[in-house]
Amino acid sequence: MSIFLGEHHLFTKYQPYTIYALGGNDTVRGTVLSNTIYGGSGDDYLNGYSSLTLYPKPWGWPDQPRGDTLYGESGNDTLIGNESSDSLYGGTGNDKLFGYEGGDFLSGGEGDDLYTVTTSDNARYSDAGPDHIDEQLGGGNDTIKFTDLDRSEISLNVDIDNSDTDLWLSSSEDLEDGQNDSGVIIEDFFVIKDGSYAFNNDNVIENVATADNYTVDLTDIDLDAINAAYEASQASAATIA
Ligand SMILES: [Ca+2]
Ligand SMILES: [Ca+2]
Ligand SMILES: [Ca+2]
Ligand SMILES: [Ca+2]
Repeated sequence: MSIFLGEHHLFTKYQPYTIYALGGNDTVRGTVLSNTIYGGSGDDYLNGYSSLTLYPKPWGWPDQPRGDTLYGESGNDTLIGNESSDSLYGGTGNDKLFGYEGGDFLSGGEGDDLYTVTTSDNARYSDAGPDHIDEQLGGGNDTIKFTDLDRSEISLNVDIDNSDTDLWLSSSEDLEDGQNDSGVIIEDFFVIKDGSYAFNNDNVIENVATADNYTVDLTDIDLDAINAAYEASQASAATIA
C-alpha cells in the first residue's frame, strides 16, 4: 500500500494527521504538517515529509516544517524525518533511521538498527541541535553512520563534572566550546555504580561508522581513563566545596 498526502491537503486547515498503515509493506508519505504515522507490521518506508521540499513555497503553507513522529513497529523499517525536530521509533526489526536536519529523537528499539547522521544537517536550521539516541533493553547490535565525519574528526565526550551518563559524539571542532551543537547524544550510555562509570548494556550503541569507512567499536571505550578523570573531578569538586 502507498499513501501520499503531501499536496492534496494544500487548502485544508492545519490539522495534524495520524496515519495507521496497518499490515503489509507500506510506503507512506506525510503532509507538511506534523504527522504521526504508524507503520504496523511489515517492512515499511515512512517519510514524514515537509514544506521545504517544495519550492517556491505555496501560499498559506507553514514557514517552518513541523516535526513528525514515526513508528515503524514490527518489521525492518525505513524512517525518514524532515528539516524539523522529529521523533522516530523503529520498534522491533532491523530498522534504518534518518532524522535529517534538526535535533531529532531517535529510538531504533529491538533489532540491529542503523542511524544515519549528517552533522552539517543538524547545524543547518534555527531549531538545530544534536540528535538524541535512545536504545532499549535487548536493543541489538546498533550502528551510527556519520556521513560527514572522518575517524580523525570524531570526538567522544562525557560530562564527568556533572556525573552525566550520556555519551556525546561530535566533531572535535564542535566540542571545543564544551557544547555538542551538531552531533549525537547517546542517552544513558553509561551507568554510575559504586562511584564509577560502567557500561549500561541495555542502552548501548556498539558501532560508529565513519565517512572514511572505518568502524569504531564503542564497547572498547577506556573506562579506566574515564574513571581516573572522574575521581580527579570529584576530588577537586570536594576541595572547592
Ligand atoms: Ca513495520
Ligand atoms: Ca521495525
Ligand atoms: Ca529532522
Ligand atoms: Ca536496536
